[in-house]
Amino acid sequence: MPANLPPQYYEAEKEYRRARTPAEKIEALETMLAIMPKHKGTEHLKAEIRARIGALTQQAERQAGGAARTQIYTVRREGAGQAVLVGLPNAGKSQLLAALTHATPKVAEYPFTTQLPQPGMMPVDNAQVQLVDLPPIVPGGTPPWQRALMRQADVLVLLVDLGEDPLRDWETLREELASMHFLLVPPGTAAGDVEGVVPKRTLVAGTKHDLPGAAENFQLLALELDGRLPLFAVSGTPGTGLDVLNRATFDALDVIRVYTKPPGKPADRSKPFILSRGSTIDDLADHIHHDLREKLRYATLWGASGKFDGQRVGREHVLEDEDVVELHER
Ligand SMILES: Nc1nc2c(ncn2[C@@H]2O[C@H](COP(=O)(O)OP(=O)(O)OP(=O)(O)O)[C@@H](O)[C@H]2O)c(=O)[nH]1
Ligand SMILES: [Mg+2]
Repeated sequence: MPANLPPQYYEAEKEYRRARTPAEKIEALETMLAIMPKHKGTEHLKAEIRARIGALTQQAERQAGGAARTQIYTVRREGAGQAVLVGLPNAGKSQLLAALTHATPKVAEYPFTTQLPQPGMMPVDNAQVQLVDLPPIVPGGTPPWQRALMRQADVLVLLVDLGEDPLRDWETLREELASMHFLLVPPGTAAGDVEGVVPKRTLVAGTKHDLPGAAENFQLLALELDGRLPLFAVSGTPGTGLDVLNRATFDALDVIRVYTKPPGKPADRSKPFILSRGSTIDDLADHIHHDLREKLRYATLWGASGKFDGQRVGREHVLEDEDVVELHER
């Protein structure tokens, strides 16, 4: 089966051949992987590229003096999902992380304050979303590890400073993300099958809404975006608009919270299982424990997706947010 690769793939391949350092090579290979069409014809090529990335990563780690050094550039995923904060220098990314989580990043009036990724957990009802503060986007100069974090994230939160020139900054940011092959998609819509791009669910936050002139700038930005991406007005100090952004970030993950309960007892709602939307009883069992899927006989259901409380449902039943499930084993 022919691979039918898009032109962007060949561009990335050229970059790969031009690359000098292992990091540059990894970056180019990851771009190739990300924009490769998903079908049988590309599987072999994909495996080959992954193997090359593996070998280069080891080489990079040896050169950098061990895995410990590269670990500071990665963030272990936690909670219901991961959203990264992306914006130009001084946009207010770190201040927003501080306002939404218990993390204590450095916030300063000079640009390029943040040098490394910093995660924080943001509570949304009974779930936690991982927010990751990143160094600023520098046109043409965003390092490979930062691009990799953005590619791995579930959601991009793009920050635009409402105290500056939001249209200029938005244009800079948009162009830079396009040059990294990101396709910005509003949450809740299907990305479609566009070749050569990395679709990412995206929210836009106009920051520093407390500053004079910010309200007018917000309107300008809203006109420019014209509903193509959801836009929020926030202020990290004093915290305004945060609840709405917080909720929208969780919703953008497109996950559901499901609770299990033992027969005759209430569910523990403080510890939801997080599943992607469209998951079934089978997926829930598998998520809890691999063996449970095998052992599962049937399930009873209380909640939105059932017809009545205590309804008996089969493995293929599709769950909804806040369903409560009793799993019966053989
Ligand atoms: N008035 C106002 N100032 C803010 C707000 N958020 C951040 N700032 C100020 O803007 C400056 C930059 O804030 P940071 O949060 O450090 O910005 P950043 O995007 O993390 O900056 P880099 O890490 O350098 O990319 C600081 O002086 C903050 O005090 C806000 O909501 N309102
Ligand atoms: Mg910062």
